[in-house]
Amino acid sequence: MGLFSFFKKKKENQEPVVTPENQNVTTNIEETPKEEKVEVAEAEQPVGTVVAEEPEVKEITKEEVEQAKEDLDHGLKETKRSFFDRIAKAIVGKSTVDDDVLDNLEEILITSDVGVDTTLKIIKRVQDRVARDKYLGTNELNKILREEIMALLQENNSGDGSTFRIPEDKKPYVIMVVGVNGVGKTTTIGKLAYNFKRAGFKVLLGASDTFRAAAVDQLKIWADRVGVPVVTQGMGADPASVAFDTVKSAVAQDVDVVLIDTAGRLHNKVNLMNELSKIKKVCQKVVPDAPHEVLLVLDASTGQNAIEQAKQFMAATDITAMALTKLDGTAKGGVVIGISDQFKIPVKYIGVGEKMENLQIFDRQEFVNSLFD
Ligand SMILES: Nc1nc2c(ncn2[C@@H]2O[C@H](COP(=O)(O)OP(=O)(O)OP(=O)(O)O)[C@@H](O)[C@H]2O)c(=O)[nH]1
Ligand SMILES: [Mg+2]
Repeated sequence: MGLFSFFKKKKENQEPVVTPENQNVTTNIEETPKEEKVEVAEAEQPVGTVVAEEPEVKEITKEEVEQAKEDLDHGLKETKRSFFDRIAKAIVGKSTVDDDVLDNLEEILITSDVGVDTTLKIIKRVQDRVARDKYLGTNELNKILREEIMALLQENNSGDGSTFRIPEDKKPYVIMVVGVNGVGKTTTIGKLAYNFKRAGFKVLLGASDTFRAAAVDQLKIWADRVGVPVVTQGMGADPASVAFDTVKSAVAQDVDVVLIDTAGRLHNKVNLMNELSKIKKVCQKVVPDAPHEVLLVLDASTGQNAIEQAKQFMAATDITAMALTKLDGTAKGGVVIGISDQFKIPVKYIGVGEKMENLQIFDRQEFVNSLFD
């Protein structure tokens, strides 16, 4: 398959770059001056070697495709129930879509976390159809809503349902994962690593969340589970230095995909954003156009908060894609529609559970089908 034809095995060139966990690195993020020049100290005593395994493509089975659909349906259950129960109530005793029905629908959409702007667009579309057909029956409301939501997502081109792949000419393809604490960054990295590995790519993780004690260990657990190597310098190490080591090691080992975990919480927002731009800059020292992707992870169960976070991150750094996690077990899944519509940045992935198989490529058609079927 052409996609994987660019693999060149270069085992003898592997370069040891991992510093030992017990290296006493005491970089204090709080002390980092705002406009500090980026200087990266390379590991002085490289003693460990991270070896990224040669990839083996594993075809996705029919059962897995069915399971994924089931997971999505299951994940959207709460959202569906709250949404359609309320629509059903709103049209009780009504045979046509009148102003009353539209008012109720507006409220339902807004309180389903679709967001005000997107709701108004959807209502306008439904209104236009009512204007064309005054006797539009309430029994057709679901069908119309489905069509209009689908059309809205189509216009915005959100989620093309492609598979886990990376551009052939970008190697290593560096993905930096950002987002506030607890949204699911590390988990999403684990899931992405699993999927990229299955797709036949050689994966390397970088533990640049050195802020929290358990963060490095958590990423290591994911690395073990998936069977991919991870570059670490331990807690308190300079996140940019870890990123530098990771990308450098990736180049030396002919790695295809690098996934960099970052801290979700520093002492304040300015620090966090400075830290992210510092990580970016050091990646560019090794691979000039890296990071190729800055993936913003948002927790769908926080509804409108997720939209707020997206706005803030976008204002502060260049986000290129989004992942919406924890769609399972929340009634706020409508936020995916709002986010897809409002931001020009594509929602690329959705998380529908905690397991490594529970990350899906966002496919608007599948999503809308699952919501309405
Ligand atoms: N149900 C469910 N839980 C998820 C999903 N994604 C992540 N989680 C859970 O959310 C919790 C936080 O996930 P992490 O990956 O640690 O989040 P993080 O953004 O790395 O957090 P920090 O490192 O503290 O910034 C964990 O308990 C995960 O298992 C998902 O799609 N569904
Ligand atoms: Mg984390």
